[in-house]
Amino acid sequence: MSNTKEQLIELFKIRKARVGVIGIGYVGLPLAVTFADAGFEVVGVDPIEEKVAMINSGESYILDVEAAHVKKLVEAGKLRATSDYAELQKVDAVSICVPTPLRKTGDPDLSFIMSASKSLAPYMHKGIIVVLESSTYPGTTREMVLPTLSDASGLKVGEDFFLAFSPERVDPGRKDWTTLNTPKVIGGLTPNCCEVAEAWYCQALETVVPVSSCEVAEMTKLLENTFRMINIAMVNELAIMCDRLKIDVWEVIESAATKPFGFMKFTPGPGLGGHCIPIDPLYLSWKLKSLNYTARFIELASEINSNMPRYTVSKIQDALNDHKKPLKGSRVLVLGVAYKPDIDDVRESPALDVIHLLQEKDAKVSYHDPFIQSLNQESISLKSEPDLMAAVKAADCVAIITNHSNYDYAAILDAAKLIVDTRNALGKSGKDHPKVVRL
Ligand code: SAJ
Repeated sequence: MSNTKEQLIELFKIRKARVGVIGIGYVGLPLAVTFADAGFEVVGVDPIEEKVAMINSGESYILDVEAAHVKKLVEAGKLRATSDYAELQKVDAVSICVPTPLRKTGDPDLSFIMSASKSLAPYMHKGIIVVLESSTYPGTTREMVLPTLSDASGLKVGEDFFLAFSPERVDPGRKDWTTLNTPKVIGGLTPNCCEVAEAWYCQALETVVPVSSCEVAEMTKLLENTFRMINIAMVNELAIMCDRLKIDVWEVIESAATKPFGFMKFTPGPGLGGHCIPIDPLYLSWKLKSLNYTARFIELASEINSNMPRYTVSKIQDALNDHKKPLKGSRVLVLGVAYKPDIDDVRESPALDVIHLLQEKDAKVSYHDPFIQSLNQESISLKSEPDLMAAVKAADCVAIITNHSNYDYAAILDAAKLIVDTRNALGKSGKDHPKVVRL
């Protein structure tokens, strides 16, 4: 099969192009479903057999994708999954949505991108388009993905095949902005690449934003997430400064947020979690280091955010001290361990650091999280407390680390002996309350 650019664009317009999505996780599955909803026949490729089996049996493992939706698409023959990359030899378009974590050394880990590209390379053919969605440093698509795809196939990018970058903008748990309606930036290796990528994505997504190169698209994503990371670090440091000044940082932020222009509200917390915000900016600072430039804002923000779990444990220790209890031997209940409210993801969650530090100081640590039944990572092996209120009553200190919205905070305030509220989850009822210490 070998489509020309015009033939490929036509296939997109009549929704006859066959689509592949490599990596059917929190980005890839919503994307696959959105392409299938638009009428494309989609095959999801993932090495994890249980994910493949669940999709093919009409189930979903992603909170944002309803199982019934998957089932309907699978039964209509619009969506299926496989772990066999050879299935990609029949597709006209492939999105790569694989993780881009950090190595233990703090350097970018491109192994998933390279593995996906190398697995796809044997099935490259004339007239296919490949779009990388994984957040990464500027230059990755051109320097790493392009040679992997073109060297093996001998195909020429922009003529024989097309290659672009389009940053994912999935916000797990969000209902108002979805894959369908969130504007999608796309940058091609060549103008032809961008034209083809735009022709594809605009069939399924409401707004496509073409930019002049894949580097601009890669950098766009890093600006978005670096902006968040630095502003979160700024309010985290504000919390520390307000603590020294004996000023209520939450009241300061609320009053600043009344400014209708020129201000954007961020709130302090026990640290920075997730697989995007703490990580993407470090891809950028790493790349700049290779160009002998130090991205000082990113490095300082990362240092401040990384210190917040330790600062949180010091607040817990001081609060217990004020109640004549040493941290050592005290029962501390951590409330909420997901990296942000109302999701079931603990990746990079500051709760893990807080628990680890508490255990290091010989506190008796337990946790409760309605979304996370057990924690088995790093040196932590705990199960969520089965009876929340009994656990609250038994604790010497309850530390609200992730403010899930389905907690009955009034009941928790009533039952607890002492609360360290790192998220202002108690709101005004926690302000100046004898049992409550706020960040
Ligand atoms: N956090 C704070 N204070 C804040 C905001 C967040 O401490 O004011 C913490 C959260 O508790 C969490 C971490 O930062 O631990 C990240 O929170 P997040 O709201 O940024 O959530 P993410 O990581 O799911 O970010 C996603 C990102 N989406 C993509 O990367 C595609 C991000 O770009 C979005 O802006 C963000 O969702 C969003 O807007 O909610």
